[in-house]
Amino acid sequence: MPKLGRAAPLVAVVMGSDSDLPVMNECLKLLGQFSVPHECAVISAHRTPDRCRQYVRSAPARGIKVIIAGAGRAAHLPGVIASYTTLPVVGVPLDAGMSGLDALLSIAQMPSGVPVACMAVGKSGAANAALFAVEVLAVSDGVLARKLKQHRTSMAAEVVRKSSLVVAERNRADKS
Ligand code: RP5
Repeated sequence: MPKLGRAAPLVAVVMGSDSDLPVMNECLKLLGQFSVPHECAVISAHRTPDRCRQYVRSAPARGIKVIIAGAGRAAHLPGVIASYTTLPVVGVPLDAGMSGLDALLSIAQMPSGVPVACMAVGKSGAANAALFAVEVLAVSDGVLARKLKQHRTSMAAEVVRKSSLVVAERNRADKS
């Protein structure tokens, strides 16, 4: 599988189709920002079931700790992946029709016994999947834990900055 970065990958990012890449890029981008070694593959639970099983079964031996799977429509990919492993699996429902509601329910409604952590639909979910994976890794990685805290601090500062801009804009509008 293609490795992104030099170190052995810790996170596998899988998507059901190349058409999912524009959204799943949000996930890949964030993993890159946190310098988390990761790999990426297009694997379909429906179109390439044998490849799916082989990829997931071989993941622990490659050092993979978390698998992120994005899929749209009848999004079985995260659930099928989870059926082959006890690694944490994070599902990202993608909008390939029905505003992603079909994929959201397919991923969220896993029956008891084989869990999938279901994120929000689309780009927010793809970004949160990366952050969730970083949180899992940060349990035993102090550097990542510090980076996560810094990320939260930066986000808070950005909200305060935007709030000032909104207030300034309102003040200008009130005066005119
Ligand atoms: C799913 O079906 C994929 O994850 C994708 O979101 C959707 C449509 O796939 P394509 O027909 O664009 O390949 O399996």
